[in-house]
Amino acid sequence: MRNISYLIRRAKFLDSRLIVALDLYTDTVDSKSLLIDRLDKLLEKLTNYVAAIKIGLPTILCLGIDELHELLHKYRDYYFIADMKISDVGHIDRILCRYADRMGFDAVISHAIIGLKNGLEVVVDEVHSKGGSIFTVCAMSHPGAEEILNTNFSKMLDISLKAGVDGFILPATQPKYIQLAREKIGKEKIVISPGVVHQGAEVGTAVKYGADFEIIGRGVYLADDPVKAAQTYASKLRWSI
Ligand code: NUP
Repeated sequence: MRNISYLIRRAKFLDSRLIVALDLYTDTVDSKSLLIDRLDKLLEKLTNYVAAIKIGLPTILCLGIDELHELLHKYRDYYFIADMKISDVGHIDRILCRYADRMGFDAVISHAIIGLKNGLEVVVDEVHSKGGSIFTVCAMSHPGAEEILNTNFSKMLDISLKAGVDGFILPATQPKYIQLAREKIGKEKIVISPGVVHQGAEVGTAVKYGADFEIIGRGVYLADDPVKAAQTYASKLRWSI
């Protein structure tokens, strides 16, 4: 695992604040090799525009540990974030973080709602012991998040800071949380923001409110020309602005 200084170096080098979520999967066993080919080609072609790749449970479960490891190893220039949204008790969280490391991820996303004691403290300990970074979800981007999760935003932010996380996942669809977090955390920590394009937030909004990176999934991998789409988004998400 590598920490966020690698991510920042790569973002500066590419002049890009774009993170692509590759949530690709397949329902049938025989099309797994087609999926691997598709991911391989995307990773090969996106490399000049994309600072980090975020991969979640659909793709992890579909590909399995060994296939994913091979792919991540082949494209090691990217910073790889495991969106496992860890949310269990400590000893289980620790196992999941070890799997993330085994697959070749550099960073792990955990829910902050699990709290500090025998929760986040374990996640941070495990990921940091491997040299990686940990990001916590302190508010989510879908409308239902406002019902319970986001009402605990401040507490989750405090708990995450206490745990010593490296950054936060905050919604581009609700940029007030990005602004509030930035006021509290200063410039030290990284803010990564999903909800861009398909969930309604415009490219560049989250960065305007203080995010360091924007995550775009379907806006890239469902585009007719994913490489052109990534290039266009990256040009609106320059590191230097
Ligand atoms: O609050 C969140 N919202 C969200 O969409 C936290 C996330 N981690 N995500 C992830 O961002 C989601 O799992 C998906 O991988 C990505 C958004 O994808 P898209 O809406 O750009 O396709």
